[in-house]
Amino acid sequence: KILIIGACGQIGSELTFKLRSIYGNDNVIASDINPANLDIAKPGLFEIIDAQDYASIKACVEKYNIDTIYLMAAMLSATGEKFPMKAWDLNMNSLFHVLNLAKDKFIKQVFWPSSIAVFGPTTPSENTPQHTITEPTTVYGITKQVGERWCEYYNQKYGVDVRSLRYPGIISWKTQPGGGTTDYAVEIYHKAVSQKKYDCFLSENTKLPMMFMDDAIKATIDIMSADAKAIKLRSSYNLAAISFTPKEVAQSIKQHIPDFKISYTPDYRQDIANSWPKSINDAAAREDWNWKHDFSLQDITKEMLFQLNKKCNTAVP
Ligand code: VAH
Repeated sequence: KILIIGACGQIGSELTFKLRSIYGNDNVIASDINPANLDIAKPGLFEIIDAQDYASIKACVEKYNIDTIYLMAAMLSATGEKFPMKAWDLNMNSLFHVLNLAKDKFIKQVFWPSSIAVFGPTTPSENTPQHTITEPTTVYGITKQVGERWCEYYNQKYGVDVRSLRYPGIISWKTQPGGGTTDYAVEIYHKAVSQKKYDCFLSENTKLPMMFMDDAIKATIDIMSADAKAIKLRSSYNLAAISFTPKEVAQSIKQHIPDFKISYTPDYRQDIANSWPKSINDAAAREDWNWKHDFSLQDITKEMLFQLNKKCNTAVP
């Protein structure tokens, strides 16, 4: 059985739906520190768990006979810069608890998300290689960089079957944007539908690696269901789909909403975005476990506007 920690978050909530559709509702227990998403918090299939509380995670593992944990709880880059020690504690303590449960054989397999945030200003920024300089300048990036070291250590030292992906910015419509620097690319669609205008907190030519949620979920399911022998990297795999700038997103939105207006007011998140790569080389993931993305920027814009228009019941323009 599967336990998802942080199931009400941006990725966690969609991962829960997908895993339930594959393995059946009863085999996927969702947990979060608060039941924000009522669809997820189905009675008997949901537990309130603080990801920093080892005892409550272990109790849930024993109660439901869990053998696989997806640890999707974390404090993201922008919020992490406001609360550095909270970000360090949440992101690291939760990882140690889950790795130790696997080391002590209470569970068999772990998924833990890393991020392009492990890269910093000294990393080659175009077509960033799998193995390269990682000097992250955000607390979030530091937790992901050192988390990868711990994942590889627990695999080499204790044989823990932990698997990880360096997600790019992820775009989805089901949840509200939550403290990420790349979340401008989520907000812009919500604002395009509700107000036909958006004041972007990054400058117009800030190119970042991005991915539609459906691609991110596919990669997560694929790496976790691949044969263990295919997983040659136990730190974390680079994962890429497309890269684009706020200007390019705005142009793709204008094809559907011609009078959409965008303005740019860069804030503290501009420094974070400037420290990250513009594009990622994910050849290792494509070679080792046949990764490939599906959604282009045009596909994303079409789907986001369709779903958000449907969500607020206005006719698709
Ligand atoms: C963030 N969405 O912005 C996350 C992600 C690469 C970005 O890690 O913090």
